[in-house]
Amino acid sequence: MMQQIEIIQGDITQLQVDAIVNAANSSLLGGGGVDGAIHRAAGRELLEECRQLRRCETGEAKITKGYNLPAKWVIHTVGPVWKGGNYGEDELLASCYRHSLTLAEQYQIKTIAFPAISTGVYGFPMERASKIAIAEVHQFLHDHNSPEQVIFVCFGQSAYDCYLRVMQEFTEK
Ligand code: AR6
Repeated sequence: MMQQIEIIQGDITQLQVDAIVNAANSSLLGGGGVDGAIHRAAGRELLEECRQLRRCETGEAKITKGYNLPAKWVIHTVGPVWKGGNYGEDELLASCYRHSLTLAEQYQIKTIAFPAISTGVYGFPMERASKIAIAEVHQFLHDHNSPEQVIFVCFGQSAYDCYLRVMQEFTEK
């Protein structure tokens, strides 16, 4: 595997990458958390394009331009709402990462940044979510030549610590 996985702490809207991933809801019409921050930074045109896409189902992904963001593209994916873990949440979350990376490959995106999908308003436990995120990205990069770089963007120290710990456990295996 020639590609790179990186973990950083910060605000995903500030990143100069080809694409950032948005943790959206199925309406694609914006909301709070990272979705709100992305729409605020991208401007009204993003909402216009999202309106035309109509919807996105849980576990799926759709792409738009980035407008006023430093990133050229935004990949909108809809994570599962946490309901205790017995409602297919793990597989739906894995599917978000897979479908986002598949779109990135189709659009020849070289660098892509992910937030911790579903771990805010949707209540998915951070450690369990980060294990799925890391395993899924690792598998995809193993099976594909692109993207070249995947960045996990952690919002706050505890998310950052969690990702670093899980990544270390993962690479020790
Ligand atoms: N940069 C990076 N990560 C961020 C940022 C940011 N600027 N802001 C928040 N996070 P959430 P969800 C982290 O709630 O759980 C919205 O209303 C945050 O700390 O944004 O998938 C949508 O419209 C957390 O770790 O998304 C949906 O209705 C992670 O991003 C719903 O929330 C995800 O938290 C989706 O909920």
